[in-house]
Amino acid sequence: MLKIISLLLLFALGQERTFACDDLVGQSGRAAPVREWWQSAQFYQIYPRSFMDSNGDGIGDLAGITSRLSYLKELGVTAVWLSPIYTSPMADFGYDIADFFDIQPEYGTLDDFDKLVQEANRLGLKVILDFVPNHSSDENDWFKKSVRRERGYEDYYMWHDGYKNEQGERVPPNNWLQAFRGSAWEWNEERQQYYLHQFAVKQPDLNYRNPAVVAQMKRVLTYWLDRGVSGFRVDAVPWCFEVLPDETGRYPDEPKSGYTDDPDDSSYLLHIYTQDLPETVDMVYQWRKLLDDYQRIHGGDRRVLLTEAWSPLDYVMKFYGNRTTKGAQMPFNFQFIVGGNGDKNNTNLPATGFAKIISSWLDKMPSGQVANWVMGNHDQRRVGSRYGEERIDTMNMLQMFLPGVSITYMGEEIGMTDLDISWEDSRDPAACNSNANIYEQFTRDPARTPFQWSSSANAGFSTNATTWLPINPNYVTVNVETEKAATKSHLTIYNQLVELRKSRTLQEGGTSYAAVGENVLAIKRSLQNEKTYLLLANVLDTDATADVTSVLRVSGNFKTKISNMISTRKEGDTVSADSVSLRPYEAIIVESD
Ligand SMILES: *[C@@H]1O[C@H](CO)[C@@H](O)[C@H](O)[C@H]1NC(C)=O
Ligand SMILES: *[C@@H]1O[C@H](CO)[C@@H](O)[C@H](O)[C@H]1NC(C)=O
Ligand SMILES: *[C@@H]1O[C@H](CO)[C@@H](O)[C@H](O)[C@H]1NC(C)=O
Ligand SMILES: CC(=O)N[C@H]1CO[C@H](CO)[C@@H](O)[C@@H]1O
Ligand SMILES: [Ca+2]
Ligand SMILES: [Ca+2]
Repeated sequence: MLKIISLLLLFALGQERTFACDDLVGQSGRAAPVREWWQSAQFYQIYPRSFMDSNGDGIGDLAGITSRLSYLKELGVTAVWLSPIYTSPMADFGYDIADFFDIQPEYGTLDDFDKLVQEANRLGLKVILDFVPNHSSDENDWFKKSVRRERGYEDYYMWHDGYKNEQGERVPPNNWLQAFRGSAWEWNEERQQYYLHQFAVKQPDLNYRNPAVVAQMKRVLTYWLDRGVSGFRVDAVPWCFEVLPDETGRYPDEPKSGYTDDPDDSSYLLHIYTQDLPETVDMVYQWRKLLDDYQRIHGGDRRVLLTEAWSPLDYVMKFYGNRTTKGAQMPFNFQFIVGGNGDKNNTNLPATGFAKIISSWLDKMPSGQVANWVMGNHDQRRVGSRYGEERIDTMNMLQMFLPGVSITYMGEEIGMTDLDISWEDSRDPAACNSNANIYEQFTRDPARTPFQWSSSANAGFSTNATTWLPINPNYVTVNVETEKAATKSHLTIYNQLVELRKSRTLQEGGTSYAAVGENVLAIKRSLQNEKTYLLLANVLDTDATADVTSVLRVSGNFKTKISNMISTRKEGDTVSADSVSLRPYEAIIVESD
C-alpha cells in the first residue's frame, strides 16, 4: 500500500518516468538492432462466430473472414488472431475442441481455411491461431479412448477414483473448483472414475505429466504451421499443470480465499495447486523452441507465441523466457483490464491510475523485451463500457501510441459497446451455468455480439434476421460504412493512429509519461533526429490546463496532429507545452515542428 501511495505521489508531483528499451534507442550510437516484424505489429483479434456470416445461417464463418480481409489490410493490421475455429460441440464456443486437426463445419472446411491463409498472405497479413492446450472436448476421440482405457490413452486425462465419505457416498478427490462454477471433478460412469475439468464439464483437462500428451500437442502446433500460420495465441496457459499428488495419490485441497461466500464461485479458493506452476512455464519454452526449430528448417518470418495468463505479474513475466531459454514474444499484458478499479469499471479512473497501469508493466518487463497492450477481448466488457464511451478514442490512442505491440479486439476501432443480453438470449456457459438472477455477473455475451459493418439490415453481418447473438441496435450509427464516410469518427481517428504508428519515432523511439494532476495523462515518444510526439489526454469530466514542459522535458509549441471526437482542435492548431488546456475528456496527439 505504502509503495502505491508513494508511486502516486511521484506522478502527482510530475516526476518523469522514462522508458527507453535500450535496444531500440539510437542514443548510445550503437547500430540499429535487427527488428522483427512482430515488434511493433498491430494484432487484431477476430471472434469468428461474430465477424462475418457468408451463408446466411446467422453465424460468422471462415469464408466471411476471407471476404473481409481487405478491410483489415486497410486498417493497417499486421496479423490476425482467430479465436478457435476447430471442430467443436460449442459447449464453450470452440474452446472445447473435438478435433484439433479439423475445422468446425459451421465455420467451413480445411479448404476454406487454406483459402483464408492464401488470401491473407497475398495481402501481406499473417494469421495466428488460438491454441488451446489445457483441455479438449469430452467428444474428442482421445477422451473417448481414455474413457475406454484404450492402450496409450489410459492416462491422457486426469483420472481419479475419488473417495467414500462417512455415509459411504462417493465424493470427488478434493475441493478444486472449475472456472465456470462448481466442482472441477466429474464422475464418469463408464470408466468408474472422476476426471478433472478446470473449465466446463465438457472440457476435460489433458494430463501434461504424460509425455504422449506433450508430444501430441506439439503435433498440433506443427500441423497448423504446415498450413501456413505465423504463430499461436496460447489459451489459458496457467492451468496446464496441476500439483503432483502425494504418495497415497491424494491431491491437496486448495485454501479458501476469503474473497466470496459463494462456494461454487471459482474465486472462493486460492488456486495454488492448479494454476501458475513452474512446469507450465517450461512447457511454453518448449513450444517456443518448436517454433524456432520450425523456422530454421522451413524458413520464412519468425513464428510467434502470445500467451494468455491472468496470473500475478512476476509469474507472467517468466513467459518471456530467462537468460538461457527463450519464451513467448508476447505474454499478454492485461494491465488495462485488471488494473485500475478492482471491479474493472474504470469509467472514473484518474490520470494517476492510467500512469500506474502503464508503469506496472514497463517497470516489471525484463530488459530487452517488447511490451504489448491488450485493452479487451471476448471475455471482457468492451472498452467503451469499461472506460466510458467518452474515452473510446483515448484508449485507442494509448493502444497505438505506447511502445511495442498493439492488440485490438474486433470492433474497438469503431467504438462498439456492450449489449445487455437477456437470460433467454444468453449463450455463454459462464452465464448459462448460473441462473436468471445472477447471470449478468458472469456473462461474456455482451462483448461478443455480431460485428457492425453497415447501417443496412442486420448490420451487414448476415442476411439472416436471426443471428446467434442479437445485434446491438446502435449499429445504425456505429458501423464501418457510416464511420468511414464521416469526416471524423472513431474509425477515422483509428486510421490516423495507424498512419502515425508508421513513423520511426513511434516504431523505435523512447517513451516517458506522467500524470499531471488527476486530469491529464501526458506521454512523450521521441527519437533523435525525428519528430517528437505527445499524447495529451484529459481523462476526467472537468476542464484542465497542464504545463507538461518539466514532466516531459519539452518546450515551445507543438502542432495538433490527431484529436479525439470530443476535441474541436483542427490538424495544425498550435498547442503550447507550458499551457495545454483540455476540455473534459479531450485527447490530442501533437507533433514537434
Ligand atoms: C437463420 O437463422 C436461424 C437461427 O440461427 C436458423 O434456424 C435458420 O435456419 C437460418 N436461416 C437460413 C436461411 O439459414
Ligand atoms: C531457464 O529455464 C530453463 C527451462 O525451464 C531452465 O532449465 C533453466 O535452468 C533456466 N535458467 C535460468 C538462468 O534460470
Ligand atoms: C461504471 O460506473 C459508472 C459511474 O459510477 C456507471 O455510470 C456505469 O454504469 C458503470 N458501468 C458498468 C458497466 O457497470
Ligand atoms: C480470452 C480467452 O481466450 N479466454 C478463454 C480462456 O480459456 C477459456 C477456456 O478455454 C475460455 O472459456 C475463454 O474464453
Ligand atoms: Ca455462416
Ligand atoms: Ca490442466
